[in-house]
Amino acid sequence: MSEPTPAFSRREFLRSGALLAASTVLPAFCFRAHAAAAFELPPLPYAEGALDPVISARTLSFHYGKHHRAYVDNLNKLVAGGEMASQTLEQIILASAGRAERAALFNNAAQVWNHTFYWRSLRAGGGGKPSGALAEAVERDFGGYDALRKELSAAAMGQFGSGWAWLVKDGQALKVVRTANADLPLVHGQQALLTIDVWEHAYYLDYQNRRADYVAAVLDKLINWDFAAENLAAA
Ligand code: MN3
Repeated sequence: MSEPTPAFSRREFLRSGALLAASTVLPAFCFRAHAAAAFELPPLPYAEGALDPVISARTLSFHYGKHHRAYVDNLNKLVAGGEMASQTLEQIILASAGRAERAALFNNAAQVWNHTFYWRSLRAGGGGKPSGALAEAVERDFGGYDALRKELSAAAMGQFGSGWAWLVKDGQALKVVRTANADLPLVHGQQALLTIDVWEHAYYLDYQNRRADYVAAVLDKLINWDFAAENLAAA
């Protein structure tokens, strides 16, 4: 009986992902222990109660533990044994975008990516204003933080139904964009810097129908400008 193949430790995997990202234009959101392994639900970067009271532990428990997990589980079922079984998450997203016969694959793969990115776009004690090179780019492309905040808020409020508001790098410029359902900047040639989930499941338990209150609280108290700055530096 042979020993099971040792899985990469998460640290080693993240490092190999970073090396992969450095050699391609794709971010390191792979989430496989090795090429043929199932995708894993990436760990939350904080405890479920860390964002309380802006986002309650109850919301995070459902949003991460049920919604995000279901996207990962569905993705694994959809790729099992097929031609996508050893592709990275980004490869699957790009190969299924805009193809009606692969809509379920795209939706689940993209939602795995989007949620992993969203958790990292938030932090306890976030909010405030960007600094350094990100602040300079915001000044250049929006005329300052207040205008950027207004655009992000308008994008989050203007998305009819389910979707996402994003700060992206598009070519050499920063832009605010919104996407519907599972759509994401990656398939539009843009580099995501941060995102806000505006699906109702992101806020309904805490804010019911008051999306504006959720968006304002996230922008003022949770948004992680350091994460956006790291993404800009890597873009
Ligand atoms: Mn969501």
